[in-house]
Amino acid sequence: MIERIDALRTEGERAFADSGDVAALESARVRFLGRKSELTGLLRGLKDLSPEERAAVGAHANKARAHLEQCLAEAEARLAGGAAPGPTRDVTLPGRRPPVGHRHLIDSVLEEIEGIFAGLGFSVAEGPDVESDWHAFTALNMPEGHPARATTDTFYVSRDVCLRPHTSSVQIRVMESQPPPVRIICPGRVYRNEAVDATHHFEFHQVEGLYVDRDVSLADLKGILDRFLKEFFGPETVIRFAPSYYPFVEPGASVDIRCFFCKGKGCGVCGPLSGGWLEVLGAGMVHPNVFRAVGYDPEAWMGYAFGMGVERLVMLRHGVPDIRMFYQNDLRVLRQF
Ligand code: FA5
Repeated sequence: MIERIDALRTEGERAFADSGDVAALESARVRFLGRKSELTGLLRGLKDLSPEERAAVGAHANKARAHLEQCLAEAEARLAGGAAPGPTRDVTLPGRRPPVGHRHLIDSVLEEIEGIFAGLGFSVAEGPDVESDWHAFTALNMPEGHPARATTDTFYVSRDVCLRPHTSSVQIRVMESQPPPVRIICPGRVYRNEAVDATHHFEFHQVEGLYVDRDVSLADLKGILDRFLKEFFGPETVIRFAPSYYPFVEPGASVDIRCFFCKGKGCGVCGPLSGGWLEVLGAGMVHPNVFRAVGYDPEAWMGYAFGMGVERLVMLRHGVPDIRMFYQNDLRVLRQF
C-alpha cells in the first residue's frame, strides 16, 4: 500500500504541474484528491487494517494528500497569475530603472553652510544630542531656576540629562577641551518642548558659531553674519539686527530676514504681527560668566557667538511654506530638491 501511495503522489504531482488550464487542473484534482479518487479510497480502507498498519499507512497517506493539496494550490496560483506554458518574457524590452534616492534637503544645506564657513576660517565641531544640564544650561549662564530656561524647554531623560535644546552646548564642550583662540561652527539636531506650527517644530537643526580671540568686536559679528547671509540668500538679501536677550551673550541680538513670501507685508509664514520679518538666528558677544564657567579669563579674551535655525533658512530660500513638510516624508515634496 505504501508503494501505491508513493506512486499516486508522484503521478499527482506531475499532473498538477503539467495542467496548462483550469479545466485540466480540475480533472487532475478530481482524479487525485476527489471523493472518488484512489487515494481517498485507500484512506477509507484503513479501518480494515491492524492497528499498527493503520497508523503507519494512515500517516503516509495523509502526508501524500497534504503534499498534493500543496501542489494543487501552487498550480492554481500559477494559472491565476496568467502564466501560460511556454516562454513569457520579452528579453528585448528595456530594463526597469531602479529609483535612485538622494540626500535630504536639510542635510545638503548643512553641508553647504559648513562650506561657506570653512571659507571664512571656521572648522566644524560636534557634540552629543543627549546632553548634560551643565552644558545645555548652567554653563551658559542659565543656572537652575533661571527663567530663560522656560523659553527653550526640552525633553528630559533624567533630572540632569536632556535632549539639547540648542547647539550652544557644543560651544561649552569645545571651550572646555581647548585653550583660546577658537573659531568653530557646530551643526546638529536640537529638540524643544514646542507647539508645532508652520515655523516651529519639536525637532529641528541649528548651526552654532563661536569665535574667541584677543580682540573681537560686535562689528566682526555683524560682518560675518552679513557675509554669510548674503552668500546663502544672494546679494539682495535684506537683513535686520534687533536687540534680543540670551543669557549667554551681552549684548544679544536676533537677526531677521525680510520675508520672501510677502516681501515684508506680513503673512501666514512670517506671522501677521511680525511686520514681514522672519527671525533666523540669535547672536551676541559671549558673556563673561560663560568664559568663567569654562575656565577662560574674561579680562583677556573676547568672543562672539551665533545660532541659526537651518529649517527656517531653507524655508525662506526654497519657498517651503511649512516646516512640517521636511519631516512628513512626502516624496512629492522631497523629490523637488
Ligand atoms: C538659540 O537657540 C540660541 N542658542 C542661539 C544663540 C546662539 C544666541 C549663540 C546667541 C548666541 P533661539 O531659541 O532664538 O536661540 O533659536 C535660534 C534659531 O533657531 C531661531 O532664530 C530660529 O531660526 C530657530 N528656531 C528656534 N525654535 C525653533 C523651532 N521650534 N522650530 C524651528 N526653528 C526654530
